[in-house]
Amino acid sequence: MMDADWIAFHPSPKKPDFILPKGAVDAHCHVFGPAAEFPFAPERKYTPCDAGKDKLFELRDFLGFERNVIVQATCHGKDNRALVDACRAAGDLARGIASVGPDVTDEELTDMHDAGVRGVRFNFVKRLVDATPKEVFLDIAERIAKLGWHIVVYFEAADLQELVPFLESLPTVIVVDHMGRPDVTKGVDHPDFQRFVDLMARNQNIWTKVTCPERLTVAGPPYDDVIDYAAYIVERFPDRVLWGTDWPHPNMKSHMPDDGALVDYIPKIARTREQQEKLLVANPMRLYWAQ
Ligand code: 0GY
Repeated sequence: MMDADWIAFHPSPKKPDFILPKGAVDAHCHVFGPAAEFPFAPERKYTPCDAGKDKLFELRDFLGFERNVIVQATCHGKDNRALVDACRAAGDLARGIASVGPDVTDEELTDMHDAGVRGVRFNFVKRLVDATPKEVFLDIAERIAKLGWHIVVYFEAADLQELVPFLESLPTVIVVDHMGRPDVTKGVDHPDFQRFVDLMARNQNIWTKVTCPERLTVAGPPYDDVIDYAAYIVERFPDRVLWGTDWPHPNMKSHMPDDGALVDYIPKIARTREQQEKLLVANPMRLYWAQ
């Protein structure tokens, strides 16, 4: 049974007014179960509704995306079967980001690579996972680097300062989820957001997803209070940004976004056709489909 306060994904999103460029990639989305086939992990912090691959692919086609990057959701722990199944079912149209522990075997990594997995996610968000020691993450990083994979990191803005030395020690490309979750009441010029900007400026291997206005907003839809932050990052680092829907939107408590309206937000943060092409096509293709 899903959590009593769980909000399910939007049943009938609008058709976006913004026409996505050909070959656009939804570079941040998840699958949940279905639980009858792919049970949720015992150590999970939430129990969601089912949101399987068929629904994801339907949404991809409806919104006008061509490809997905599916990120292992914490409700599945380190059991990547639902993710791998979705990647295999999509053929070349999906890539995956897995979650693995130190005991993962080389054979398991190779199998996942074969299915389309190209990275692992290190999660520091305390409400989602129990803490993993940094040495464990570093060991995993060394191993997956050999496969040409990269690392997606998810943390709260308050934890960035402490994480900087660790992030700067990682050997691969790093993709930071949701711009490091800035507090959008503080302003783009606030030292907290500028600390994140400086991190990207110093490290050419650090990318970010300019995603999740629906999580970062205080004002609510249409998320105008988040635009300046994302537009700033897209303008400054056009070759190191990714975008995704975050469907099926785990742990949204205030409201459930309309995925079509989220697509209509893209031209507000990537204002030129060139920026849109990079954000939606060239960047994700370079990172996920080059090998
Ligand atoms: C996101 C954000 C969240 C959840 C997860 O894997 C997850 O459970 O990523 C969140 O609750 O903020 O990126 O989907």
